[in-house]
Amino acid sequence: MTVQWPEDLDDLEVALLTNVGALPAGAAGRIDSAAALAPGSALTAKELDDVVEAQLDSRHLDHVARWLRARGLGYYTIGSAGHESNALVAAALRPTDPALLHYRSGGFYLARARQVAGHDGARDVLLGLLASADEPIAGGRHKVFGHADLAVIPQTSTISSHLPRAMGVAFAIGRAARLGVLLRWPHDAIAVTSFGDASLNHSTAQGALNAAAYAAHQGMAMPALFVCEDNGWGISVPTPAGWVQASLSARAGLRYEQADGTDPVAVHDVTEELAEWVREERRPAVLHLRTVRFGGHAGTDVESGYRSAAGLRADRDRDPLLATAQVLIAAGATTPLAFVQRYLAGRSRLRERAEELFAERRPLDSASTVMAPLSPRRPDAVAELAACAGDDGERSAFFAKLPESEGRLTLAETINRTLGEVLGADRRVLVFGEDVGAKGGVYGVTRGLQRRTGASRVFDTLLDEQSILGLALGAGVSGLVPIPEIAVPSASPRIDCSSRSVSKTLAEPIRRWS
Ligand SMILES: Cc1ncc(C[n+]2csc(CCOP(=O)(O)OP(=O)(O)O)c2C)c(N)n1
Ligand SMILES: [Mg+2]
Repeated sequence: MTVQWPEDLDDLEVALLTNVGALPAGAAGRIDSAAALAPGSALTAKELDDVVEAQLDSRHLDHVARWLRARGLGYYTIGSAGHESNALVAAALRPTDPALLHYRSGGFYLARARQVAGHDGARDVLLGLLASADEPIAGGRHKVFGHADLAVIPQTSTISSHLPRAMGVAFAIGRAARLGVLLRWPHDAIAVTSFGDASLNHSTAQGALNAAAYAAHQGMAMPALFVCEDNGWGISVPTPAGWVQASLSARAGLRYEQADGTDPVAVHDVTEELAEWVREERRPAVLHLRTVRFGGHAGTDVESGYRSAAGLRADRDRDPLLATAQVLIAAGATTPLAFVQRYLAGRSRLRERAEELFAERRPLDSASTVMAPLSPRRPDAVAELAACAGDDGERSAFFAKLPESEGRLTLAETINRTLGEVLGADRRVLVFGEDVGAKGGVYGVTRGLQRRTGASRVFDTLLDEQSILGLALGAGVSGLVPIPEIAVPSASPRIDCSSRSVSKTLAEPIRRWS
């Protein structure tokens, strides 16, 4: 039996289906789908068969993005094609582990969505491609992977800006357990974040990795899994061979493991082992995931201008979908023909879905629709928080003398007393920065606070403003109430990179998460 291929398959699709069709058939139908796929592995054919659904949908969505763009119906074309082995990373984690994802982690997102009953991850992505105001996390203003139900914290494509935040989420998990306060995530969760090989060189990424390792070096809990999705390119600039491994494998305080996207069982098993180590040890680790990039950086990128035809062809043999198909076929869980049919059925299904959602979408067609979710005023929430101040008994226990009976105060003293009020009223409040602990701040603003609350709640950080803000953003989105101090105004250009990415497109998500 043969299958009729549609005429509009592109080169990547033709290469994949041809390669799958040429795979030797296994012992179809004669396997135990609940048995491990390899000795020592926990991954079964049944589980891999589920993951492949996420991988296929991710690939289809990338094609759909360009199909929509070509017809003037969609906008964003940066995809995940070639990176779909990241779906196995998701499969090896828990759906409650908070994740901050690279823009190529579509496979991860869809695999995570499959772990949460009733969630339609493809719909989320399609609404982002269509810039629909109903898109669940950015209100259609960006194609962003994120959803509160999936513990996927949205981020923008400002390279590496989410890594300090991920470090902050990991910190929050550890600190909340110590303080005995509840977070959005379970106490034994780990924070996972993915990023590209070129992004690794960004000072923001370096700062986050350093801050995570610095914390771990001091024995602080830092359950963070960093995943470097290494496709060898940063738009048109090749990453020097061996650089990612050399840079990441010899870092103090950071465990390093690697896996190749062409070996799905290994990706799953290495991630599972590493994630459990992070969960148990509360220490940071990095997974170096080797991938390929298909279709250039984005739809507008002409790869042939800077890559050889032979290099591009060679990548097609490293297609993670081909690799998964190969394992499933060899295990007898499917056949080449059935896999090709499944691919083509999914392709049609997602195109139809895109057309349906295009018809239903709520377009961003006016300034007010675009602005509606931005910087919402929440006087009710402010009033609620303001009413949380401790009663006079609690306040007397905190302050030797109540602030209102102290007489005239300087501005610094007023801030100090206000910080005291909120620290005394709510155990989720943390104050941190450079020199805010034992010294009490370069300007004396935090004087005496650490002595009264303990060093778990008022503490010194390392000398890196981006990490201080990352800590705050990660702790805030996790459910703590961070009060970071930046002592030196000249640090502001460095802060800009972290805060801009949040303010630009994440106002809506932050509102929904807060
Ligand atoms: C701070 C910042 N600088 C530059 C860019 C433009 N830019 C977007 S993606 C990219 C390359 C990233 O390469 P890599 O980290 O390897 O990820 P890949 O796209 O290969 O998955 C660049 C330079 C940006 N988005 N943010
Ligand atoms: Mg890259």
